[in-house]
Parts: sequence; C-alpha cells; structure tokens
Amino acid sequence: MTTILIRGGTVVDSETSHRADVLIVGETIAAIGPDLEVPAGATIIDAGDRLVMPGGIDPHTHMQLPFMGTVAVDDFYTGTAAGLAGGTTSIIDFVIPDPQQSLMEAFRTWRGWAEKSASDYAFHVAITWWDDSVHADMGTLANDHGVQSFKHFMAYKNAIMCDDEVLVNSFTRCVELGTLPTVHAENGELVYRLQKLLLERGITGPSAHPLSRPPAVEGEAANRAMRIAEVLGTPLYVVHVSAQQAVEAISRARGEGQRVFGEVLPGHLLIDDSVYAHPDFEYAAGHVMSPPFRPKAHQEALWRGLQAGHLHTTATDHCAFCAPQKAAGRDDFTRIPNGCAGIEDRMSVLWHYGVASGRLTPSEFVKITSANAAQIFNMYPKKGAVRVGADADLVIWDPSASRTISAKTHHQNVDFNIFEGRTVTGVATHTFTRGLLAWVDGDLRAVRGHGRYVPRQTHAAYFDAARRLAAGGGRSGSGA
Ligand code: URQ
Ligand code: ZN
Ligand code: ZN
Repeated sequence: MTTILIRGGTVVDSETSHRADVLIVGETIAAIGPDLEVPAGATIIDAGDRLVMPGGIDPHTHMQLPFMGTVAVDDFYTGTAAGLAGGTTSIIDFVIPDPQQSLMEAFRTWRGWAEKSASDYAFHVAITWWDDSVHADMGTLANDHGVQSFKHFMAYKNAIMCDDEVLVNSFTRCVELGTLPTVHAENGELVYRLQKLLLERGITGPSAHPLSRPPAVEGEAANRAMRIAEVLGTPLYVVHVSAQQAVEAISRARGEGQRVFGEVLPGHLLIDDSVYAHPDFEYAAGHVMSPPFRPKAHQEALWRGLQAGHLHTTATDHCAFCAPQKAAGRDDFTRIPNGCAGIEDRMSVLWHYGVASGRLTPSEFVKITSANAAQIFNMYPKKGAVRVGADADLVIWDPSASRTISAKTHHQNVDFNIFEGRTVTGVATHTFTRGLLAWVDGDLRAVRGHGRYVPRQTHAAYFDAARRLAAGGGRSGSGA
C-alpha cells in the first residue's frame, strides 16, 4: 500500500484554508496537520507555496454519448484522463435511454462503457419517456444501484424531450424515492418552431442556432420546471443555466424558500454569441451547444448568481465533436451535433476569471468546483473534502503558474477548444485520484480502468421526515 506525504502546502477546502501536510495511505486521506511525521517508506511531495484542494467534481459530462447521428469523441477513458490533467477527479455522467428503452438496460450499457474510466464516476439517469416500467426502474435504480438524481431534457423534441406529463410523473416519483430531479431547461416546442421558421427563410448557418433558442426559451422552461417542482414539493437542480431570465427565476424561487440549485458552465461565463457570426463555419459550429452562448450582458448575471450563491456548481457539459462531425450541419444548422468540450480547462478558467479577478475566494472556488456538487449529489465528504477518511482525490494547485489553452496541446480527444488561445493563471501541478498520482507537472499517468462507480444514497430519510412534518400540520407552504 503506497504512502504519500504532501508536505508544506496550504490546504484549502470549502470552509477554510490553513497550512498543513496531508498524508495519503493507499486510497484514503489518513492525516492532516502541520509538520506530520514522515512514515517509513513514504514518498514525499513538496507542495511548497502551492495549495492542496479537493479534486474537482464535474457534475455534467457526456462521454462517448451517441447523439444527433454521431458519437461524442471523448470516451470514458480519454475524457476522465483529460479531466485529471486539469485537476478534475470525479465526473457525474448521464445514462440517456432512448424513448421506450428499458432504463435498466441503458444503465447496464453505460456502466459497461464507464469501466475504462481513469477516475471515479457516478450517473444521473435521464427520463426520456414514461410508463409503469419507468416508474419501477426508477425505484430499482434509486434503491439498489445508487442513483440519486434523474435528468429531464425539456428540449430536443422528437428525440429525448420530456413533456409536462412526463415531468409531473417523474418529479412525483422523485419525491417518493427521495431523489433529485434535474432539468435541461429550454422549451423544446418553441425551439422546434423557431428552427422551422429559420430554415423556411433560408437561414441555415450556425448563426441561426442562437436565434432558434433565445434566452426567453430558457427562462420559460426554467420557471415552468420550478413551478412544477414547487407544487409537487421536490427540490430541483437546473443544469447549464445560461440566461439572465433563468438566474432571476432561480434567485426568486430561492428567496421564497424553494430548494432550487443552479449549475453554470465556464463557457457561458466568458463566451458570447458573437462566435456564431464568425465567417468560418468550423469556428462557429465548434461553439454550437445548447443552451447557446448568450449576448455578453448575461455573463454578469451569471457571475452575480455564482457570487450570491444562487448558482452552486460549475460543470462543463463535456460533449465533444470534431469538425467532420460538426460538418453534418453545414447546410442545416439543426443537424450540427450540439456539444463542446471543457473538462480539462474548467478549473484553470474559473481560477483565472473567478479567483484571480477577485470575484471568488479560494474556498468559494472549492465550493463551486467540487464541494457543492458532492453535497447536492450526495457524495460528500467521501468526495469534495480534504478530510481524514475521505478519498484521496486531491489536486496540488499552483495559483501563480499560467498556461495557454489550445487544441494543439490539450489532452481532450477533440480538434477544437472553445477557450483556444486564452492564457490562464492557476494550474494543477499534481492530481491524485484515490491516492494514484495521475498528473505530475505535465506528465499524464492516467490508468485506464482505475476509476470506480460511486453509488449515491437517496434523501428518502429527509423526505420522509418532511412528509411526516407536513402530515402533522407542521410547516406551511409547499412541502412533500
Ligand atoms: O444538452 C446536453 O446537455 C447534451 C445533449 C450536450 N449538448 C449540448 O449542447 N449541451
Ligand atoms: Zn443539456
Ligand atoms: Zn448535457
């Protein structure tokens, strides 16, 4: 069993930062404190004036997703390996059954794909259709397979889109199970109508993409999902919030005491919709994802949402497609596979534009890149904490080092990078995944198959207590 002593660093977690050594024994953090004794045979890593933080958790990825007639090019090994190069040590990916496909069959398929992962992984399971078997399988997944969250795409009509009936059925089931519903909040009917209108007018290039899904399309769906959640008495998690309207809806709901969580992507914090007007098709199409990058004014609302605690996690929605795949939509923007990469750059981008800019403290950085996702998705403190007994998922972070992001040098298996050319400060020098040192000063030593599935408990106990309280005429207002 390996023993590693990380010496002389400053430990930063979601609550504090303090100078301390960290002792790793095998896969677990064994001791934290100043001037720890060096066990015989231990490997010593001098952290110097760098930080020691919980490894990043990316709660939104799509490795090797079959989508829009093709397959995302990062698989569970290459995608998690690239994440380790950037300081991310766990992902939560998505099982997305085809409509009418058994949830259990899809879950087994994705579990098989994920066995090659280089770091740990969990799954949200998407509800893309409804009948009694879906109701039953949700229970099996929640109670026997550690699935604590279920995803609902309100977009992608004629594919994986949920209508209100499915949302209401599934959210009701989530309350019964004590599981967390999450939503991709765009009104898919409106998107479909606008796509048809644009194509009928001969507007077929990538510049049509944002026109087919304006901010109001997201604001409506986010608000609708929150109202359904409120009436049914379930918490709600809104993925990739990109529009001011959605941030405002979340902060209003939270202000009224509703338990709503929001996720934001670094891309939506920094990149605006001018990218779609670029004359080069590959450049514009390379930025096609949903929700689209917005007019610049939305970015300030997103940053404020993060700083105010109305947005809780950052993710990448890593769903990478190469230029030849994006070219499927050269004559029809609705056929451009939606998705961008990001897992390798999320942490550095957020440190540079968040902490180095003074918007966020280092502890807030840990919250939005790791601890909050661990708590919301019930992996804390096994993940998301520098704590004795926690998994040794750690990153040694050099806050003063910088690097220039490029598809030419990144480890992601894709020929495009939405952060191309940006020089960012804040770099992972060492990344440990359950005690395995997988990234050292630019040397990627990821091990295929090292990653393990992370089962997550439901919140049934909390919900039962809430239900008892409600039944006993306790708290007023919406309750389970
Ligand atoms: O919608 C998603 O989250 C998946 C299909 C990735 N693609 C995207 O454009 N966001
Ligand atoms: Zn989505
Ligand atoms: Zn996604």
